[in-house]
Amino acid sequence: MPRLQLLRREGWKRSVCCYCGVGCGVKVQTKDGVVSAVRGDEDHPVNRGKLCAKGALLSDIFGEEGRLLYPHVRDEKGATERRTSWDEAIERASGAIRRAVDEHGPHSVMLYGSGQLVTEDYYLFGKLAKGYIGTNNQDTNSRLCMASAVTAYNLSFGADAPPASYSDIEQANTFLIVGANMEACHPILFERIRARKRVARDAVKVIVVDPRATRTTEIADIHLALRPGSDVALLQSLLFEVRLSGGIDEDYLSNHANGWDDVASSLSGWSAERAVEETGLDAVDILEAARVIAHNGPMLTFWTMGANQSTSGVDKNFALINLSLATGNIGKPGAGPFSLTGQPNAMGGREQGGLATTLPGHRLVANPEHRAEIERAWGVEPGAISEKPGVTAIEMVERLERGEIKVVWVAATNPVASLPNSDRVRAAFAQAETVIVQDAYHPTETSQLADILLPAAQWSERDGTMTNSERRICLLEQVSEPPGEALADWRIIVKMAQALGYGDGFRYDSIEEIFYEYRELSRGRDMDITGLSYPLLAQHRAGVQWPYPVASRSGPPEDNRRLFEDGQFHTPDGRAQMHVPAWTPPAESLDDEYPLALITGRVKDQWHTMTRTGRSAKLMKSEREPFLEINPADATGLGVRDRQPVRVTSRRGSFEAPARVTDKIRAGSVFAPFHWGSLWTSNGVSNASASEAVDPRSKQPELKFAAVRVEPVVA
Ligand SMILES: Nc1nc2c(c(=O)[nH]1)N[C@H]1C(S)=C(S)[C@@H](COP(=O)(O)OP(=O)(O)OC[C@H]3O[C@@H](n4cnc5c(=O)[nH]c(N)nc54)[C@H](O)[C@@H]3O)O[C@H]1N2
Ligand SMILES: Nc1nc2c(c(=O)[nH]1)N[C@H]1C(S)=C(S)[C@@H](COP(=O)(O)OP(=O)(O)OC[C@H]3O[C@@H](n4cnc5c(=O)[nH]c(N)nc54)[C@H](O)[C@@H]3O)O[C@H]1N2
Ligand code: SF4
Ligand SMILES: [Mo]
Repeated sequence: MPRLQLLRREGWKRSVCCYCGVGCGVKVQTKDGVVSAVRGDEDHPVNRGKLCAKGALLSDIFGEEGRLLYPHVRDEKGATERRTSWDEAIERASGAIRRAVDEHGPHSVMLYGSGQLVTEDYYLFGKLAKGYIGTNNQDTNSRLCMASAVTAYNLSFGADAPPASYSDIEQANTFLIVGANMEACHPILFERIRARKRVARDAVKVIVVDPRATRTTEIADIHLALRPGSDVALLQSLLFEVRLSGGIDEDYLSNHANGWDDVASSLSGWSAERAVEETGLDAVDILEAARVIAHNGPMLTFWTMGANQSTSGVDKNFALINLSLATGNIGKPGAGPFSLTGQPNAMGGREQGGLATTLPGHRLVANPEHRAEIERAWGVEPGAISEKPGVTAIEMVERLERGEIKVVWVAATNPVASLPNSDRVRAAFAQAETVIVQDAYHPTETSQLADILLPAAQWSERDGTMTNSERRICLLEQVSEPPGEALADWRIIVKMAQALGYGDGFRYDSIEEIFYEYRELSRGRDMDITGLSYPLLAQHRAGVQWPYPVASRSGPPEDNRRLFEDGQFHTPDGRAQMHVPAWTPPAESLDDEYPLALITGRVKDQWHTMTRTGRSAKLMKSEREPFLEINPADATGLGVRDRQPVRVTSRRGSFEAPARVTDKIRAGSVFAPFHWGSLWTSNGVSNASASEAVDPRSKQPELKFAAVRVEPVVA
């Protein structure tokens, strides 16, 4: 029997994993309307049937346990929540928004969303906030995640357009992996790199830049364990040495890029020996890495949070993009500067204006023509979209403190656990006039502070589209029933819009209609998807990469496409724009009181604030509790033994965790996962210590560097 027929007979339906931005295809089986089994989809080009444990154990988390099943309200701050009807919850929420707008203006309202919404939800949130309420205060957790990459891609390529495809992995000879623990965080892509290395053996070289040794660095030919935050120094030095060893593609630069002269002059003095001072690396290792980059092309560069979550995040991105442009590693097989997305649909949000600075179709709030185009499309008055830049995630906390934001509406993110300096965040949310939380689970650290709780359907319980890291748009159809009275996010947004009196702009009978509305806004843009439709996506379960204009419709979707193959960029003159990256150390300095650099990040089997993965006993097995990685050299000086509890204190707050004494982390730095929020540990959370210093251009916080001291906890 053909596979598809067999699949149907056994009751399997196809979807995409709801965790990371890799976007693996899954097959889902349901029993009594609930997900009962999940397997990898052998026909999906991303993962060919493979899944990591998080995806494979998806069916573990689909009980009603921990779910927010009904709307609830709190009659006063701190009171126990009481179950209510959708009508009352929406009336209260919309009433609070209406009052705030009438009394304090539209900028007293903030919508804070997530890369875990489907693109249709994102778009509606933006339409409501930016087009109707009249404020650009719509930001998402992508601010903590991708904002530095978005800024740098826009400034370098004229569009937020990651050029490569996953299939370039099988054609690359050099992998430069910067600030990314791919084995844990993009496991299936990591498997593909490992497989490539196995097949091509000596031809393939892997360079990993990370202050820690991880499973990712196990496949590294060169591991550059630099001092945290010093990437710009390293990357400038690499480019300096690449140039010395003749690795510059002068033809490419003269035909397709502006700004090389300035970048080349900025390299002066950045010899490997000089970079040793800033990075703490050995000059031989830098020289060896430069030699590989110069002569072992094509090179594919992957980066994530070690680059983006930094006060020099945009500069790190510039330096990474420069390295690709200068060596001609872009727009050709096996090459490209590839910033991976973290969340399953961070990319979709980027496309449809999910950030306080963006509008649908890769448009920018700051651009008056873009605002006018969107106003016309939405049928709102000219000037309805404010020219005032919107409040970003970290700024939201300050505005709440100052009482400037009265109402905050949070959907599909858990900021009280995931924003840095969490005690301050909690206090800021507690003092808001009204907190509306739209989540699938309760309690979360944020829903504990909600005045109004709106139960959302989650993955598998609703339709929608998502875009993975390689610009692949997939349709995720509803395969199971939402529990209790939970509703798809878009339906909640429509209810709110209607209650606010904006019903005319939000008449949708199905989510598909929302898709067709924003699809039109992509016409003629770099990410044109006018050729796509729900039926086409239903037919091509493996997804379709953008751009996909109407003209593409003549044949079957062409897969594994790469951008900029013709060397034409989306800038006014069609040339890539190189920018000189400034070298600045992290915002906080180390001193006698706070001598160590705290890095925060992830473990393989947990997802963020654990609302879902924390419910799988199997996933909990691999890491049962938070920990602090510390180098033996530091531990000995502090009298800290392996597994002994330690207290970590920054200028903001502190937490306790058992020490893991290991030379996997460089001396002078310590590492803690950020997953365990206050609902999962009683010993304080690592985000109490993390820093809220932001990159001046991207407003992304420096979650990878906080000055701390570590002390043994005496029993
Ligand atoms: N298992 C799992 N997978 C996930 C997630 C999850 O929660 N769990 N979340 C998803 C999301 S949203 C994201 S954004 C991605 C994040 O994916 P990653 O960015 O790979 O994950 P992190 O652990 O945050 O950080 C990666 C590495 O950056 C290193 N690093 C710290 N400081 C520096 C520095 O200054 N320079 C360099 N070069 N490296 C540095 C850290 O040591 C760490 O190993 O993962 C996605 N995938
Ligand atoms: N210290 C430190 N902090 C960090 C980071 C770090 O590296 N270090 N990384 C940052 C990064 S990159 C990211 S992306 C953020 C992630 O931080 P968050 O977004 O706060 O983390 P999640 O736990 O993924 O939160 C998602 C929420 O959405 C809910 N949810 C799931 N599905 C749905 C749905 O379909 N609809 C609705 N309405 N709700 C749903 C979940 O129950 C959960 O409460 O954390 C950031 N914080
Ligand atoms: S690699 Fe990412 S998308 Fe694939 S199964 Fe694992 S968590 Fe899901
Ligand atoms: Mo992220």
